Amino acid sequence: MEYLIIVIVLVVLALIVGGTTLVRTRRRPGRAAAPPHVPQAPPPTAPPPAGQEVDTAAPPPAPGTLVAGPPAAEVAEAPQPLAGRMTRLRGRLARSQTGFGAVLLGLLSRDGLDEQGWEEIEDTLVGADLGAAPAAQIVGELRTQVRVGGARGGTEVRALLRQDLIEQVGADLDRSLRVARHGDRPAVVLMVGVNGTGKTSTCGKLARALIGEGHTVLLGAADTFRAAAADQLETWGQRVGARVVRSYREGADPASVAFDAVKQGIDERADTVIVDTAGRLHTKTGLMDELGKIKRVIERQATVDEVLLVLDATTGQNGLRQARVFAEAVDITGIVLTKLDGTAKGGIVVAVQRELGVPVKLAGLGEGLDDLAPFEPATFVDAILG
Ligand SMILES: Nc1nc2c(ncn2[C@@H]2O[C@H](COP(=O)(O)OP(=O)(O)OP(=O)(O)O)[C@@H](O)[C@H]2O)c(=O)[nH]1
Ligand SMILES: [Mg+2]
Repeated sequence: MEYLIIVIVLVVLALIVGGTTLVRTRRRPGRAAAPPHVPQAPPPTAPPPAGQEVDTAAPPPAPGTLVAGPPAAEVAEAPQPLAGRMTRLRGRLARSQTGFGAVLLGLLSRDGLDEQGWEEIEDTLVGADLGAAPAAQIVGELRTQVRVGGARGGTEVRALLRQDLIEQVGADLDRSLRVARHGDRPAVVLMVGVNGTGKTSTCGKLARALIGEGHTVLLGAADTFRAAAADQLETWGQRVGARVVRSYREGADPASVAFDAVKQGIDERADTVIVDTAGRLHTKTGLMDELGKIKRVIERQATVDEVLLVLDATTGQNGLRQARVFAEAVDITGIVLTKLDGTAKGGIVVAVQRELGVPVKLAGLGEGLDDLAPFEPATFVDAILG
């Protein structure tokens, strides 16, 4: 009888050990393929920041478990350099803006524009989501320029319009991204925005671009709202060759995961830590407060160098409302305008910059790995004018 009990206990133990290994193997893809120069770090053991609620009943694996992506060398093809990307992708913009530039130029090259003609021009600008004030300003300036200069041909009028648009978009705004390591800390980038705007994709695309420029990048999956969100970021990490700090527990404290990611970034001497957050409705006060908390918790150990608000360019005026509320919750340092490849309303660039007093730094121009470009006003205006 005693033998029988011992045998049963041994069999049960063997099953438990086997099962645990299976879970770990399945959940830690790419671990064996970690870059040789990066030490395999154990799951972060940092105590959660004081005052944070952390569920201790969760493991395995613990919140903040480290997952390794494949080395950058194994990533299918090298990323394109960031510089010049907008020019390369300008065809995407031109396609989506069809009509806007042509209509404007058609109107402007009419001989002797009357009041109605100018109104049509203003309406076209407003229709492209430029905002009423900038549209009125552009039309005012154009009218003066045309009156002072007398009747002008299409090319001259185009040049004037181009100049006015570039001025409105802001040729001299500082659009540089603060992504370089400083002191003994990595740069920290926090990606925020409402649901589905392109935060996770932007984290992946940006990581890839930075890795291409020689940075070491760590991704933090602080979207703990759905388990699939961390999986999605992990997939991006594997695609682009970045390691991901994530929790396997749905509903883990996002601030704790962000904290762990930055801590890991400090320990690994990473150049940049990019933290993805859950999409949140700007109308939900609790969720907006959580964003401030994530930022504050990170700031216990590092500076948050960029808070990038990801806006879907196709949402028009609603995007502006979102921007306003997000800016109240956290200090936005830059805007990522995504899906510019799918809208004829590129004027939102001007409107949102005015609204927040913060520049559009990056443009999303498609779903591909390299379809993220540093925003360049002149290239943008040239593309929309066709
Ligand atoms: N055409 C186009 N699609 C984009 C662009 N950026 C993102 N997308 C697509 O938009 C969808 C949502 O992107 P995600 O990155 O998952 O968005 P998210 O903000 O992380 O979404 P949540 O986490 O659910 O809030 C995906 O299908 C992306 O491929 C872009 O610049 N152009
Ligand atoms: Mg996401």
